[in-house]
Amino acid sequence: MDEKIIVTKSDYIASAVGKKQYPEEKLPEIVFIGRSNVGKSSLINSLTCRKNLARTSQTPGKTRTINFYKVELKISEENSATYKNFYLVDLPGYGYAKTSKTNRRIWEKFIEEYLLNSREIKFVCQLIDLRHDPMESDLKMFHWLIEKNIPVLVIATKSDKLGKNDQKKNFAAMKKILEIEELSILPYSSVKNEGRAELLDVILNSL
Ligand SMILES: Nc1nc2c(ncn2[C@@H]2O[C@H](COP(=O)(O)OP(=O)(O)OP(=O)(O)O)[C@@H](O)[C@H]2O)c(=O)[nH]1
Ligand SMILES: [Mg+2]
Repeated sequence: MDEKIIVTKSDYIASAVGKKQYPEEKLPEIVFIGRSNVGKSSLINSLTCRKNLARTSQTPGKTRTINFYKVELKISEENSATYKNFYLVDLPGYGYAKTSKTNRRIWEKFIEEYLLNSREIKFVCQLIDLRHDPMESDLKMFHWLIEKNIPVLVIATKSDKLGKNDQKKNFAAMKKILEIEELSILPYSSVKNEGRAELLDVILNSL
């Protein structure tokens, strides 16, 4: 049966650097992680069809806190509609060269605290720029998530910046380096909204 998924609501709920600031209402959480500037906040805007729900910037290091956005999906089937609520969770980027060591350690602590203690994470989307091979910090994060048994979906971002041939080539290289199968890596362009329908499907199936 044909089902149609629409984002009916999207709201900023909270910013946190510690447990006490997490939202009171518990809902499933879909988390976005990746290097600074890879496009995490832009992807949240693309997914919710909002221009400025999450703040973005050309300069790395824009997002500094764990930000929770509550989203409502409407799933329409032939004669009925159901609604699902969840959080999209935007994280500060890692690998930001200008950050001091102390800052980085603080960052690692509150992100780690969140990732290891959140009660409701359905999966983590790890964003990696399709234009380059995954960097050391990406590989470290990827293996850390797997080691901690946190389900991870790799999203290859900024696919619009490459021609079709380079997209294919880099996609294959990324899969090889990460040693994962095609199904668990998704190309995405927040500029063209490519990958949006697929990601909404994955989210819905996880709820
Ligand atoms: N062409 C293109 N540009 C993108 C895409 N996604 C993000 N960008 C651009 O990349 C830059 C960084 O985007 P953000 O969404 O702020 O990146 P972020 O990962 O949230 O960065 P931090 O908050 O600093 O960790 C912005 O200039 C965006 O316009 C994309 O899919 N295609
Ligand atoms: Mg951001």
